[in-house]
Amino acid sequence: MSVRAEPSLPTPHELPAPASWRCVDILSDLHLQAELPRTFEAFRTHLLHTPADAVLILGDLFEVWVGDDAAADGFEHACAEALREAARRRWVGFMAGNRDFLVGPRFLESCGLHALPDPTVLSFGPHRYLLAHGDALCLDDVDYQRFRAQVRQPAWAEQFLAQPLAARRHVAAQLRQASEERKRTQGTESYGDIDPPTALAWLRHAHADVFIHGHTHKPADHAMAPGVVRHVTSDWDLDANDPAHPHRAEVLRITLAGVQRVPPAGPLP
Ligand SMILES: [Mn+2]
Repeated sequence: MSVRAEPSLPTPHELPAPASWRCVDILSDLHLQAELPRTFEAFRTHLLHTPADAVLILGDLFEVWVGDDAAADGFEHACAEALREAARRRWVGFMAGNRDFLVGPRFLESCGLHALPDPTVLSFGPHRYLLAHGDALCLDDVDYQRFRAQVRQPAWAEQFLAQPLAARRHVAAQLRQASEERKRTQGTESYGDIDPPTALAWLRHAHADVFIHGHTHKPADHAMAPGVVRHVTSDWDLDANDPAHPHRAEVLRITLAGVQRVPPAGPLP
């Protein structure tokens, strides 16, 4: 007997690539934060120098997001400036992850970003690419799915965002401290993986043949079924000072020739 509730299949948002698009960049899990300045600089530089017609961000761009009013100054403001500059040059789409699901329409509009619902199907050339952050498919983590169901309710966000900014920053700092404490006592935070049969059901339902997601920090290419593949994006960290976590930053680039993994464009900081 399964104790897991069978989740219903989501109907994806449709994103047909305009005929002018030749190259689409996909990236995720940069976990941007003031403490990782080289990672931010690599992202900013990539946005300025990539040859892509579109950049699609698949969630966890930010380590944490406590509300759009946080972007009035400081690090979040610098991020907004970089995104605004990028959106002046090319189409930039933003999908929320589990860290930055509180990014709101006000921030997206002010930066000229396009909201990408989770999941979205990108039709580009001969393929239909199903794009998702990935956390909704990590079904083994029952505690997380319960937490997700709670915080993704509009009423929860409304209540949280009604608190003063300083109080929200305080909650975020506490959560971060608890997470660091867990890492110290239980070893490196382990990320679960997605549930392959459910992912395949999502793909069939979406009539998609390629699945691209992030969240797990386990960049790899998997065969899911005959003619169906899964590409997992890399997380980014160019500031790590820990041999167990070498520097990494990677973009998944889609052209009419297919999918490839490339380093960020421009000189690395
Ligand atoms: Mn995530």
